[in-house]
Amino acid sequence: MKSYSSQFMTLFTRLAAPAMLLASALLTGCGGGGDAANEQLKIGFAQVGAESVWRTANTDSLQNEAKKRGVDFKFSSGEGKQENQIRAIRSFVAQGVDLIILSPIVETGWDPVLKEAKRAGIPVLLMDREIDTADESLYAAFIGSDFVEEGRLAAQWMVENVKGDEVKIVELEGTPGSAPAIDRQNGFKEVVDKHSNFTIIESQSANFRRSDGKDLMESLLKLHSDIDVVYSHNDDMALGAIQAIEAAGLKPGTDIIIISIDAIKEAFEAVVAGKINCIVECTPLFGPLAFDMAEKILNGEPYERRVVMKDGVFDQTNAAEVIDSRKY
Ligand code: GYE
Repeated sequence: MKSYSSQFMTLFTRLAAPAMLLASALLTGCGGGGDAANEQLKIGFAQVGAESVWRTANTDSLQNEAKKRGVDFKFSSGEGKQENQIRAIRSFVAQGVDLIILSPIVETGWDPVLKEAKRAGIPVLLMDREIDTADESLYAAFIGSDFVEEGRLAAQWMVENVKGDEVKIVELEGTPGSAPAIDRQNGFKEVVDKHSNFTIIESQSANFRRSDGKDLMESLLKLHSDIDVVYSHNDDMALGAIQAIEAAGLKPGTDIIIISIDAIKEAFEAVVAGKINCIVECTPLFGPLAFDMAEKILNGEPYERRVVMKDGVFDQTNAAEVIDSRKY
């Protein structure tokens, strides 16, 4: 944090004029969408890609909020490749944005490019996924969920609700090397390891994608005739797996228990229809919070360096009550 304070002083000087303009606009009551002061705020967003419904909802949330606030918003989709995101960050630095929002595809390999941003005095806000670095001064803050806890919640639901002397689980993993794939696996395993009647018999990646989830489940069903549980790191892969299970003549939710993470509307519908048994929530709706944080960081106001969302757990007992309030 220390190393940032001097940087933020420079930033503050650079942004003092627009910030003051904004303050006076608010005081005189002429604030609101698209006011002149906010138009000067330039924010770059290096997004992962468009691999899931969660991701699209996340992109929409940021884009809508940027529009509402009149922010000059530069969006870049990494299309699932770290090198694209690194290129995007470099281009944001070259364009002299005020702040960069990064949702990192994988955990490692960010130090060099984040050092470039730091040298240019541009704070980076990590959103959704964390990075693995020894130098925490390379980013200003993180907002997102606790993925380890999500994995634990999924496993806790399973050990409480699935009975049997020998319960066989297949795990559909997210993108290799990504924080949610690593952490959701670790949290789940931590609980499973304490219950000797539960065994993870397969663990493979389907990249958080629906079509990959379907393909992977198809091949796992050919390999194993005795799968009891599918634990999927996201809903898209679970929904793909459901297609494969039905195509194999089995009943998802009954013949094979399905547990997944994200809680998109389609997954809620599948819970109500009895095809998914449990979903752990992970919100993608970071728009308002991300821009509030960005403004605080840029205005030199105090802010929390790590903001972690609270995730709910839904199953047949409570999904129907909340389904209508789901926006994505
Ligand atoms: O679960 C998945 C998406 O990082 C939490 O990424 C996010 C994950 C989410 O593709 O659907």
